[in-house]
Amino acid sequence: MTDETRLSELRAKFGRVPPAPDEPSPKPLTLREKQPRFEGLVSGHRACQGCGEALAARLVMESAGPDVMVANATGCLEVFTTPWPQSAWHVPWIHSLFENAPAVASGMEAAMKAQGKKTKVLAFGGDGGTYDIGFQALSGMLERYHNILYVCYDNEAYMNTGIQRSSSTPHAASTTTSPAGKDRMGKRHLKKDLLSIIAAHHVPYAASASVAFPADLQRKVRYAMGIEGPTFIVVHSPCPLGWKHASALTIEVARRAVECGLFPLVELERGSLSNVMPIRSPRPVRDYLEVQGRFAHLMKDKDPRAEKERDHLQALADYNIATFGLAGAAQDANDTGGAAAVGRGGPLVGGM
Ligand SMILES: Cc1ncc(C[n+]2csc(CCOP(=O)(O)OP(=O)(O)O)c2C)c(N)n1
Ligand code: SF4
Ligand SMILES: [Mg+2]
Repeated sequence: MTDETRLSELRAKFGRVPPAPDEPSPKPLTLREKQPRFEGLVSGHRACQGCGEALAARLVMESAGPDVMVANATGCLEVFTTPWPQSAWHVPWIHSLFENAPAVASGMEAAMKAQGKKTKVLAFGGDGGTYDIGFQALSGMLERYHNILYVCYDNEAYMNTGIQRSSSTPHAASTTTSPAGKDRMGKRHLKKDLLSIIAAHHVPYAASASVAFPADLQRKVRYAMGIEGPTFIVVHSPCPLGWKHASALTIEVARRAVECGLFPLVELERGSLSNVMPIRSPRPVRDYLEVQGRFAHLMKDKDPRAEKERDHLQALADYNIATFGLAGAAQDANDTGGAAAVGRGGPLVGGM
């Protein structure tokens, strides 16, 4: 057998068949491939399926990066992104204590300033680390006017250690330390209004955002990144494990929280309300509660305590709608599509 024959045989058996001339190829690029974004937090980390916090952090990093460094308080975000010796972060990142991320970030910012560098410092914490345990350090960071964007990933409980209630846990939610049962209907106290407390520091910018509205969240991050001074964003980030909803429902649950008025999306500048995302037709709070196991005890229609607590939560949502003037015909919470297509990878000129 000649070499030529042998090669033809091999080509016939193993060779690649060229595509037929009318075969559609190559595959058209997806929108994401056409618009490469900065990825500061990449896949491969250990978050639960459907984790709202993982999605929120990825969106924040897309809009804030690449010239940033992060101080991250203890909590799920820190734990699931950095199992030794691996890390899912593509920026300089440090794990601080639970209670001192804002203090560590303050030192990082002072060091950048001393070196004449423009790298923006971000500080990240969960609600436990922000509303409760790191609050003193956060207040100091805001008061000393550090040029830092602090992002609180609010999943409304201490999730990393087993779903303990925090001061951000909503009234009547069942957690392992505020269990619903015959003695009580979940958490007795109200969710702390942290945003108003932050705004009372007269910081340039404080806002609430939600993973259900990524364009709005990313616009807020870009705006905060353009400000020289302390800024704060709290992102409502459902936790399928702690809220006890299907992991595929994360976005739907977050959307309902906004649409019923329980988690208003607002912006405050120098202590005054500057913008809200109006809700054209508020949904009943029940729509939000019924998809989460942490409120299952409120769905027992024969229990008069359940009805009372549902009314209580509805009153809190109505209070938010009235106080922030959320019921309006202007732009709706659902009208934010498309805005994320601009300005990825850093602040826009003019902030917005
Ligand atoms: C001073 C201190 N107290 C308690 C802990 C234990 N701890 C580690 S993570 C965590 C829960 C974090 O909750 P949160 O800040 O809401 O973040 P999440 O895990 O919910 O994202 C706790 C209590 C700790 N590391 N340090
Ligand atoms: S427990 Fe909740 S916050 Fe933590 S990784 Fe899982 S889904 Fe995310
Ligand atoms: Mg939490």
